[in-house]
Amino acid sequence: MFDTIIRGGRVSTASDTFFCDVGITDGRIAALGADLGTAAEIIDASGKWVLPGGIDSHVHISQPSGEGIVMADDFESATRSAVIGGNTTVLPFCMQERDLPLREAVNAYHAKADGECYTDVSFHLIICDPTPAVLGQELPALVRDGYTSFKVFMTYDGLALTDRQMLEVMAVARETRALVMVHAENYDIIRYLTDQLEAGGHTAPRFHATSRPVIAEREATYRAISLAELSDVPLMVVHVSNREAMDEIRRARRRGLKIFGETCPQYLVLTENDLDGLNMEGAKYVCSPPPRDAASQKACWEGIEQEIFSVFSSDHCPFRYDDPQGKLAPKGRTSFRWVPNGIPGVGARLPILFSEGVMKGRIDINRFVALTATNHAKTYGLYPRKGTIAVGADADIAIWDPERRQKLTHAMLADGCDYTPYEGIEITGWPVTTLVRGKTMVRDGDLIGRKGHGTYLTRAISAFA
Ligand code: DUC
Ligand code: ZN
Ligand code: ZN
Repeated sequence: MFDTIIRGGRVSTASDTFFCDVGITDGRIAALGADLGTAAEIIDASGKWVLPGGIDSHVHISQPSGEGIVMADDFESATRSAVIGGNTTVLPFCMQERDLPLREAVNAYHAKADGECYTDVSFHLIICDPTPAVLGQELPALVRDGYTSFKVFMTYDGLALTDRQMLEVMAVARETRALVMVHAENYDIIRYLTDQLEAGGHTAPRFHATSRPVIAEREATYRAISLAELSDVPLMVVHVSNREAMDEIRRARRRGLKIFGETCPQYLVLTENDLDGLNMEGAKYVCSPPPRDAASQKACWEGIEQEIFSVFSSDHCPFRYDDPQGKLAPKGRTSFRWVPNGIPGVGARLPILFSEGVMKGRIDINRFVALTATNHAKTYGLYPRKGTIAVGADADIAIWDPERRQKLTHAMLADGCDYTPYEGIEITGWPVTTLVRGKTMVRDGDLIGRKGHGTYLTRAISAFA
């Protein structure tokens, strides 16, 4: 007798596909097989695909975003959209605040998340001020407590680290076996071009893309890889947008380095032309690195197919459009420099890759599972509890209808934003029912679970560290 049996579905993991029933007890997968007997709840999955729930390892929630700017999502609305889009775990960032102990920032994020989440969550740490206390005491203690990944930035005022500071953070990562994630764009190239563009009166949102060319991303990617090689640490290059940066990762991997790459939906289905919209409409697509061109989209698909990219994340970084605290902030009208930087995507990520990738024959379902769940769990210390369908794993499961066809609209995503950059995309396949640790949170498209079911996950060391 199980709590729940998912019956008659086609189950896929990152390696296999098989027809079987899934027996769930106490939030975990207790059996895989035929004729499992009875359960308090039977979920009929005939004609459906039963996949590990998505893990989105790159999302920003309730992150301070500059004076007068407010993120569109708190933990409730972001994880609501996540679970409706077939996710069962998200990994947001906890951003260090200057002159405050890092632990205080961690505690503040816990206070924001506690009791609010529909999915499980776990925090990466953004390091923007690597003081001796942070490097010597705080980070080692936090890694011991299960915060096993750091993100560093190579651009942005107040965030960018110097090469020396990156080396210092990487030295701590090596010692503690934390995984380093890097935002790789050349700070001075962007600052220089931004000043030049503004001086020439080129201030519309579309010039955001002009100010952050591929060369800036490629150079920083190569430099970050070099620093990681010197430090002998694994490195995840996040939100890769183009062939040149990807080729740096490919070369490093060929040389046997543990360099990993992440790409995101915006680099597969948007281009810089989307920033061209009249008035301020282009602001809806302002994110960094910016969407590029059709050739870059093709390159990112190649990176997905050829396993240069091991994870596909949303980089959900939501700002409302028609809002003075969002994309239409008064300062943003004076220059692209001040347009809040980031786009929503936590709910749209999986349907876009399923439809554009699996349904269009670019990747198989096993690669989809690897890119959206299993590899995230392995990279960030959650495997095998999360990211697969196996006896003993958490029953984090998304049941997909591979035939449902619809146009994506913002209303379907239930986030705190007022738009989606993916409005109107034709989508085939949808995660109709989602279970988080055995509890049905979404049934036939309706949110039925309660917020607060999502719990905080203390993570182990990355499988690659
Ligand atoms: N980098 C991110 O990872 N997210 C949003 C904006 C940015 O620059
Ligand atoms: Zn970034
Ligand atoms: Zn991000």
